[in-house]
Amino acid sequence: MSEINANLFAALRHAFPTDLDAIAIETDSQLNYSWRDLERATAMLANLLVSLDLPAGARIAVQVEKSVEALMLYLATLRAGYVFLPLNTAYQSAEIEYFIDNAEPSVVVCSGKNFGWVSQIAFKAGTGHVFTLNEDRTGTLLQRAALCSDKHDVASKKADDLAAILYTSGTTGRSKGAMLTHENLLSNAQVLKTYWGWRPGDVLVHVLPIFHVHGLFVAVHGALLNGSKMIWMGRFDPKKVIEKLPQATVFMGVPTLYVRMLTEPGLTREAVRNMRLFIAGSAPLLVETFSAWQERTGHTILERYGMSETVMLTSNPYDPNQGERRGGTVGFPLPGVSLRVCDDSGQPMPRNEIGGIQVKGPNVFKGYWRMPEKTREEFTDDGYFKTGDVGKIDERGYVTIVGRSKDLIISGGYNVYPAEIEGYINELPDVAESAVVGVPHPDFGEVGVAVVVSKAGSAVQGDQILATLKAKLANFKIPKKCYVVEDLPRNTMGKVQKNLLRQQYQSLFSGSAA
Ligand code: MCA
Ligand code: AMP
Repeated sequence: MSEINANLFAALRHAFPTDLDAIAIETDSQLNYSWRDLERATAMLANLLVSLDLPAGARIAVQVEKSVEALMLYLATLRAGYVFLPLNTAYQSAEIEYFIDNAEPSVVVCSGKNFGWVSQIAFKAGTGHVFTLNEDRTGTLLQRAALCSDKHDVASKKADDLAAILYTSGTTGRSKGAMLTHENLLSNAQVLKTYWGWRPGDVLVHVLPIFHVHGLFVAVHGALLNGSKMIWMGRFDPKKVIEKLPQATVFMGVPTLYVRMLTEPGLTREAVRNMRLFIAGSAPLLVETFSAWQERTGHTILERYGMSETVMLTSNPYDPNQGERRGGTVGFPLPGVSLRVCDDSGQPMPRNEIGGIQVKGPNVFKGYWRMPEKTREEFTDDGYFKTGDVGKIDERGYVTIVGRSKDLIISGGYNVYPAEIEGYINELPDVAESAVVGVPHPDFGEVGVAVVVSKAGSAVQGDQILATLKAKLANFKIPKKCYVVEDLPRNTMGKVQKNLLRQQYQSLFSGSAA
């Protein structure tokens, strides 16, 4: 008996509607892509990858602006059976160098404007092929793919084969590649299809970047597995989204997007009349945003919780028979996900008590790329993954996240690791030491503030430090303020007391002085 092909692309393609000439993706630059276009273009790109004679499990690293062609490249990578490695477009050379050295991709695809420095890094690291792909459908990748056949047999994959590697950091600040398999991604997408009630006729407004779990997996797989059309926007513009909502039924966003849409007078009950579901995640949604949205639109945002290592873990219910959507909670563990809250010794905690969140399920990743030690540390003996999030489960089963044991700032849905930023600041010649902490921010939810002690005799200013950082790091990682101080507060063990700094700068962006 022949084995079923577990390739995620095979399942997504199977869900294409029978009418392949129907519109699959409509873009904000008035381009329409049919399902047939998706089928043909992914075949051509897959054939291009196959023609390169790459080793099994080859990584295809991609740092390009959002476009439908970039999405096709992701799908083609799955289709050809290789491993997709998406990279945030904000990353600069030192960041890209680390990822490329660590992942050793066989192929790198970058924007034409970055070809000079990206190709230099890639070729030095032994990458065999560097292509360009631009937002306007130009670049060497498409030129080469245009010469390839538009027929391609989907590569045969086992459930446990790698589909993607997503880099994510930990307490050390050095990024680790989370290895996600075809089964991790497909099982999660199938669960969400049912749990969120995807139905015929659904249309998704897609506004998120496609280099993270939220935009690339949750949103894209949701729509494709339902054969649903996507209204595709290169970047988030609240006015444009609101204009499109009457033609849509599903929207997904990080909390900042909801905060920004609420500032638009055009967000009315009339504008959302055809909408079925608004989903939020990637960062805590403030109860005040949840309530303001409900009041303005009549819709109750469904908040869910996930991670790069696990895809989606919990969700507030879609079906009212399963319970109401409760603001401030992330809902119930998804079907198939086991979630428990444990104390420091690993003992499960009673209901309503706070502890570390641990999870298990078919969605949980295979481990960190080439870091077996780190992988072992993050799993318990009985196979639960330690999320680093701190929370509780109430008597009705709703999970609430109350904090994080990992030193992490989530800013506008992007993760910023203080240890990484401190590392860069401490390398500056004028700096003795530094601490970066997250403080509340009305737009981004949370942002970083740097507190720096300068070397004796130095007159360095906070703004100078930030300007230097800007030249080295992705822009969203730059602390929004930098203070030069005499000393950092320390406890008797000599450890910097970040909680005191957080308290001190708590109100920096909320009006009242720190
Ligand atoms: C932009 N800036 C930011 C951020 N974004 N600063 C802090 N945090 C941010 N998130 C800064 C830029 O550095 C720039 O500063 C200034 O704001 C304006 O930049 P611009 O590019 O115009 O900003 P924007 O286009 O308005 O972007 C804001 C955004 C974007 C739309 C909220 O950050 C975004 O798309 N966030 C979504 C991220 C996401 O998809 N996360 C999902 C991860 P300057 O002018 O000084 O240079 S997946 C995940 O977390 C898990 C698995 C899950 O559960 O989903
Ligand atoms: P990432 O490493 O980018 O995958 O980010 C995952 C982290 O985002 C999780 O460990 C949580 O700390 C956070 N996160 C995701 N969704 C939510 C949510 N709905 N509420 C609070 N935190 C969230």
